[in-house]
Amino acid sequence: MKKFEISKNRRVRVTPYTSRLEKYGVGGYTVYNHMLLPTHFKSLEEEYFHLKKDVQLWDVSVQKQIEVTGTDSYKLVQLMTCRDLSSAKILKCYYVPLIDGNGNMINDPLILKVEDMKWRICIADSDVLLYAKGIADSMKLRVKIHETNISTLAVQGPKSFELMSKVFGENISKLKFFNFNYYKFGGVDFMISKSGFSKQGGYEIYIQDTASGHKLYDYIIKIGGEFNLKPGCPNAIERIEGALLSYGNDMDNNDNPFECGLDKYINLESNIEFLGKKALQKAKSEGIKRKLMGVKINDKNIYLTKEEKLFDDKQKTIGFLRSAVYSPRFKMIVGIAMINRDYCKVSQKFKINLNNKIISGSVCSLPIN
Ligand code: THG
Repeated sequence: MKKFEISKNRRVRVTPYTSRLEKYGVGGYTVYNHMLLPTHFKSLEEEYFHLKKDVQLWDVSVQKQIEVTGTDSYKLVQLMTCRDLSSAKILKCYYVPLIDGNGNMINDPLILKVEDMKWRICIADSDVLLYAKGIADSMKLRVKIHETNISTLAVQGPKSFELMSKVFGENISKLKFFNFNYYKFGGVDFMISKSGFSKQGGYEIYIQDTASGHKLYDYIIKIGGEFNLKPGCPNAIERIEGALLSYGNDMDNNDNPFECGLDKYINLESNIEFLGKKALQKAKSEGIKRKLMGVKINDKNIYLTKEEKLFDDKQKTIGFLRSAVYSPRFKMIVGIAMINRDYCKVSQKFKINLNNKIISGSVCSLPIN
């Protein structure tokens, strides 16, 4: 891979922590919601093992928050998702598929109900602001919609619980998975949820005031030594093995939430109104033609920049590989692929053309274990 630098400007946005990441040796970025997201510091594999053992501090400011307020705020949020939010509670987080009128995926955010008429949508990488505004304007909804300038730090890993108790007080250890609340550091209130883009446990801290965020970041680095804390970022190996989906990689606007395996967040039986409900009812009655599955491939090196065809012995396409990385745990490549229905069987064999070599692999379930 040729090394080059991403030029930063007003469109390719820095975060309040970018200069700190560079001081701590960030090794690469991707662009996500028009903003810089670190992909690794030194080595993806080292950071994978460290994340599973200790604790990391992540700058995930790219998880931009779209705030929806006003009388029709519930109506708008519900119109965009097939998950029933009619009895959603304040101080809780909801992982939801956002879909369009054809029942296809727009995004897969975490939604936080902040107040009765105030919702924050922590988006994956697509322009939900524009989608929400388009719906609100065309339906004349009484809402205000804007992208907040909140930035998010995540503290992830098995030692995150101890570390966070030390920073914010013992009370935070009572916070349950996918709940959020407010905790003080340096006299300032921080909104914190027990969530994050890893399967190792942890918290996400939503920061309004940059100066307080800088103090918090530096304090966590300072006291983190005791827990072997390191600056980190979402880890491709860990998230693929754990089947945490990445919008734009594993799925996009050509896929419906059934195909993405998000069935448990689809409520077709309740009487809520959302765009794409008819399309999803039809998709359900017809049955899906393909589905996201795990794959294992007998090789060491892969760097996907587009989906790659998977085929059987007779050269027939069985699906497409969408994310892949070498796993030091399985000692082979692991990935997430959209597989045609007839081939969605664990141990189904396939072939793939990687760097002009034909390599064999097999289908497995998600998460990969
Ligand atoms: N946290 C916050 N915002 C986010 C993400 C996040 N925005 C972008 C991106 N990540 C959105 N996508 C996801 C994908 C998976 C999860 C959260 C956001 C997730 N899934 C759990 C799982 O699959 O095991 C739990 C799902 C559940 O129990 O409902 O956490 O990470 N703030």
